[in-house]
Amino acid sequence: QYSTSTIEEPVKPPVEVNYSKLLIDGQFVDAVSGKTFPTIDPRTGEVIAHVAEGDKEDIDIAVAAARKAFSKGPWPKMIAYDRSNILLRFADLLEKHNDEIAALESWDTGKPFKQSALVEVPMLTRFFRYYAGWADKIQGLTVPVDGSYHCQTLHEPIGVCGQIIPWNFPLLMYGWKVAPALACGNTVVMKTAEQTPLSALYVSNLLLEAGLPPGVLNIVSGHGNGAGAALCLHMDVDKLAFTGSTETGKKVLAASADSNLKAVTLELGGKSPFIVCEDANIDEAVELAHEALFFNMGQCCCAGSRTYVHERVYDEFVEKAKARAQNRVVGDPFRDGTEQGPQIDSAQYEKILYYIRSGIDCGAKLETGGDKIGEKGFYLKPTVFSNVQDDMMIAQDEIFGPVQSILKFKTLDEVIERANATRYGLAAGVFTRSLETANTMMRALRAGTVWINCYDTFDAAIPFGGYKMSGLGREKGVYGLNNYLQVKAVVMPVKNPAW
Ligand code: TXE
Repeated sequence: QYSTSTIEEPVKPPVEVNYSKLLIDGQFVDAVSGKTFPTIDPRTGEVIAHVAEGDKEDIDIAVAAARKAFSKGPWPKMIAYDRSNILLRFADLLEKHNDEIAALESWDTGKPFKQSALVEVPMLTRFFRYYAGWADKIQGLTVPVDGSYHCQTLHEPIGVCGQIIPWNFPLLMYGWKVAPALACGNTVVMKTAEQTPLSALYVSNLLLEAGLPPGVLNIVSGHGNGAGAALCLHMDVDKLAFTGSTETGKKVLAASADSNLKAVTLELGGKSPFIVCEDANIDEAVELAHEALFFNMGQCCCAGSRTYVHERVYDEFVEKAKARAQNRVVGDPFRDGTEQGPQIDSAQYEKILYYIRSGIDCGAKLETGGDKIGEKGFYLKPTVFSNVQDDMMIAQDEIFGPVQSILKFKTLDEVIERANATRYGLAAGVFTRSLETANTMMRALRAGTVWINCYDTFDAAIPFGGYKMSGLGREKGVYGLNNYLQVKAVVMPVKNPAW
């Protein structure tokens, strides 16, 4: 349980930082400028390591290496079975080093070690196995056409892929993007988030060990307006995949238009409704709604951040949701039993506190939490608001923190309309015992994922992405492959006079 004044002394993470340089053309190198930036331990605000700070010059070198690896290197032409085997060997190495990788991830992000070790690193491993399985099953079509022609399609890799990832799930985002890109035979330049550069460097070294040829994957740590913007504007990048805020996503799309019209996929913010119908089992709904919001310190793009509860069960739900939040174990990510670690950095911490103040000022009822814990690091109390109205900022904007907003509804038609009345459309959750309600809601809700009687159920094979301003395109599953392939139509006469 959280204490109102202090968090225990930080536990020493059981791992060393061995990789802090840029990975370019198979080598770990300093930035051209020689600059570094600090990556911060969110538990204390202290520096974990100084990391090479890539900028435009480094992106240029990394893109040139990726281009050379694509046009002259073995990767795109390799027998697909061999490419698949390299990815499978990498998955074996991830499994072997699971706990070191998890410790590094938890140190840099503040997420509970158990979450990293038991869920996230195993899922990363699973992504690579899943897409390794696809590598030798990518095939085109023979297309019936008018006239005496033979038409077939070739599904080819796109080329050099730029990938920009955020800090909330550094390794999972690495898996969602790198695994399908490599399985299809592309080469990659990735820019990691400035808050969390460490785990991608560590696992990329294992990918080299698994046999990945130099230049196929390049990792440039650095800032968004330096290395990130340079990657988006680059004239020799063929495709750009981005996960982050809607605001930055717009810049990424504009940069494509301002440069070479590179194909863009975007996975952006959300304000996802979690709808508790009157027939729901309240205890189960409370627990699911709690995890839907508080998981990963509320720092999930698909967080169920508008909890709509039917008026007949509203009061009971609010009481129980408050009690559950008060029982949430906040503490050092490396201690057993911790459910919630610190927020990622001071900017996010202040943003969340700002939204909490706005909720109070607008007349929402603060049921519990609403404040910092301790003086060191970025710990917050699990916070629950009831009596939230749709037009309040806390019901409209992505807070990205441990703040649950509970709203009341009367009818299904009304809650469908209110759930959809947002610029976002990433996910939605419905809790009901009625098949008819489930069938109606799954069709009516305008979101890329609808979870019925579950939430945050992820699998390498399940596609993920957003409606409206939550994104463009889908990642994961077979849909995620299409982002990294282009289709070439080949046409020739059946009877060719030249033969
Ligand atoms: O996001 P940014 P920030 C949301 C969440 C959060 C808010 C701000 O609401 O509070 O965004 O977080 C890179 N060109 N999400 O500021 O800026 C940046 O370096 C190219 C939702 O961290 O979008 C990082 O690698 N790249 C989200 C990545 O973009 C640029 C996850 C994400 O940072 C760039 C994170 C530029 N001009 C935050 N500017 C989700 N969908 O899961 C920044 N970047």
